Amino acid sequence: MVVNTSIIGNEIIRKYKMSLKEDSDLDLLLIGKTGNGKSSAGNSILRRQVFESGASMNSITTGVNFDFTEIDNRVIKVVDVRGVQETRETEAKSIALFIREMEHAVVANPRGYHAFLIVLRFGVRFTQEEVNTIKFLKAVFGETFVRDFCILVMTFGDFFEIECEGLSFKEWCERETGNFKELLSEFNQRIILLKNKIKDASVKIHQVLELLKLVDQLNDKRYNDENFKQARESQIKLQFNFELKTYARGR
Ligand SMILES: Nc1nc2c(ncn2[C@@H]2O[C@H](COP(=O)(O)OP(=O)(O)O)[C@@H](O)[C@H]2O)c(=O)[nH]1
Ligand SMILES: [Mg+2]
Repeated sequence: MVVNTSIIGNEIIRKYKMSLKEDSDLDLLLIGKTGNGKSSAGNSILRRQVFESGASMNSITTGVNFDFTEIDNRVIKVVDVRGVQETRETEAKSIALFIREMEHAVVANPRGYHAFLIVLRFGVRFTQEEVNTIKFLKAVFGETFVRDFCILVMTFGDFFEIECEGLSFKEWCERETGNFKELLSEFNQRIILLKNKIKDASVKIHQVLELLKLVDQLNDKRYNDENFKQARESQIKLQFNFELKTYARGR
């Protein structure tokens, strides 16, 4: 196989140059269950196919992957965690794995993240489980994490258009009741619908600008390693409580 080293070299130099621009940086991290469309959402923001998604999922090993884009003179860094993400309390092992993956993602970006994009998929029914996800995220990252740093990103916007013809996404959100309504209020109504499969460049840029508007609604703080360490006690409690529950069930 012939590898064009100059292209790879240029790519590394481009990433390096962009990472040196400090002031206008916006750092975003994608979180969500595998298959919800995290990597695709990352590619939508970057407007390039950088992260592997879908069919090639099996070949993906764990690790933190990132790239930059520039929009309105702002350098935006998007970080995708390539492991299996179960953002729910399912089993002790997956809780420990999730915490470890998030720790890597936080350490890999020492200046911290402005926003965490919690990726959900349109068309999946919202159950108590999704509400529990929020409790879980708070236990891993800290009590004010969702309120201060999170944005809901709903993928499969193309499916929404087909299913909810004539209804705007905002109207749809307002009509929702129960679990989803509760979820939205935790996020202070910060939600965006993404069409990751769309080819139209103007729609692509428009949806990223809408997302950036939501990011700008957050206070300009960054969530960093220090914040993550402060939540350590609650992370340990989370794992411990789950192990106790599992033990009590006799498993
Ligand atoms: N139709 C449609 N498919 C999508 C959309 N977003 C993601 N997908 C598909 O959903 C699957 C999972 O996406 P992926 O980005 O790999 O999810 P991840 O595991 O969370 O990183 C892939 O087959 C994607 O092509 C979307 O907005 N519309
Ligand atoms: Mg992925």
